[in-house]
Amino acid sequence: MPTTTECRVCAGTVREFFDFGRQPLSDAFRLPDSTDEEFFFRLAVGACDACTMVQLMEEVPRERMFHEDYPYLSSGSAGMRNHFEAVAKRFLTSELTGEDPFTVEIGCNDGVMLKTIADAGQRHLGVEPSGGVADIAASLGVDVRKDFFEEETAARIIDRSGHADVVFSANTFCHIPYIGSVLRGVEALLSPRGVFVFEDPYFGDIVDKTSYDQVYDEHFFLFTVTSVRTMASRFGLELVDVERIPVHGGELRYTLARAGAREPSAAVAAMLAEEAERGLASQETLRGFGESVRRSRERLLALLRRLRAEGRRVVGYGATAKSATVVNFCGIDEGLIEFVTDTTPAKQGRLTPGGHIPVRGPEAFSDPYPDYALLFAWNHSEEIMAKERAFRDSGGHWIGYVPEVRVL
Ligand code: DWN
Ligand code: SAH
Ligand code: ZN
Repeated sequence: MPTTTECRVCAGTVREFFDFGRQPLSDAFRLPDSTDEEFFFRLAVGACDACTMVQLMEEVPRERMFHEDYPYLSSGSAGMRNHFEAVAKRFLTSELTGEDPFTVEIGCNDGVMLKTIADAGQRHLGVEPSGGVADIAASLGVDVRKDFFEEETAARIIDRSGHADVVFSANTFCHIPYIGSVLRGVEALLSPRGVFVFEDPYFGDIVDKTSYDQVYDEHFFLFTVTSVRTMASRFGLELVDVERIPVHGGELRYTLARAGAREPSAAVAAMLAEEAERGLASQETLRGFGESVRRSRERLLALLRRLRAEGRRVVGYGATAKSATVVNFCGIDEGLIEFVTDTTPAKQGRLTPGGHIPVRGPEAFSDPYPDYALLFAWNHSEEIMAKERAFRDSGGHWIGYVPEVRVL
């Protein structure tokens, strides 16, 4: 197994720092009677010697992940619905106040953000390759192009609709290995004062919280301010702002503009200094992350095995894409977790990828409540705890594993 590969940003040498082993597609929920061969790949992460970008060692073909039946619905949590409504409203009162503004979103999913822009009567376009979720967006009045965004897509958008004041992308830009093509496309698409704003999980938080479940097929890159700034400058763009956002367990919102078009904020310099100070890209940090991941696995398995030995019922809460890494890296099966409960219709009645644990709807959770619930959707914990008070009242306990394994 090669432990180096070529950086997808700068062609430098990427050195592997952790191997999660054979893993399935994180969003491929199987029908119980399926006889299809399951797809597996080697999930391992490395960092580039030259530009520090953290990335997967192996790429999964995009059509295997993003297709007609892609099951994730961005509107599936109140927290994210509120977040994206606020994002849209902020654009409407800042970047989108000129004459006939135009917004493009890369990976609009079910239209959770663009709906607010559409309702304001502004020109917009969502680029979304997953047909099922794109259809939902369209049914809400959002203009959608069913396609993968890349350089050619941008050229076609410019021909039809002209340049964009805002290009937005949440939890999608880090999913795209062919990132150079995307950045060339964005650079061409932006109007002279336009901005490219993207929100993605922050590698600094992943290290701090040992949230190794943020590593899975779809998350090809794990960004830092340092690596994003270097990457932007290779494509005629400049990192002009960065902001911490509390969603999905800790993300950053990056703002890129054409080089020289805008003055970088003080936050950029502050975050660069912080990353250098803590040695976020150092060998020591990367090695330490690996050690913490192994420790987390040992503790979670020890807890689940003890509960089983005591005859307790444990179920999983939230059939997240992230949980595929936890389930398959730790070797959790139906013997340790009875089923996983999830509100997404397309996941219910199916089996989790790799581990083949049944997924059941919310009604199964309370019928009757289990003794313990392993919180796979830990990034939505506030919303879930508030909604599931009756579980705790029934004597139930939550198990968390981020930032550490514990009964909550
Ligand atoms: O980056 C990505 C993020 C944005 O979404 C994608 N690559 C895939 C996906 O990742 P995920 O599946 O880990 O995301 P979530 O938002 O943590 O998924 C939450 C899951 O939990 C959904 O399947 C819905 C479910 N859920 C539930 O059953 N009850 C969620 C809430 C809030 C609930 O109350
Ligand atoms: N923006 C949403 C969706 C995140 S899920 C949110 O934050 O909740 C990731 C989405 O990216 C999926 O809907 C997937 O179909 C889409 N995607 C993957 N590759 C893409 C590409 N090259 N261009 C546009 N969208 C893409
Ligand atoms: Zn590199």
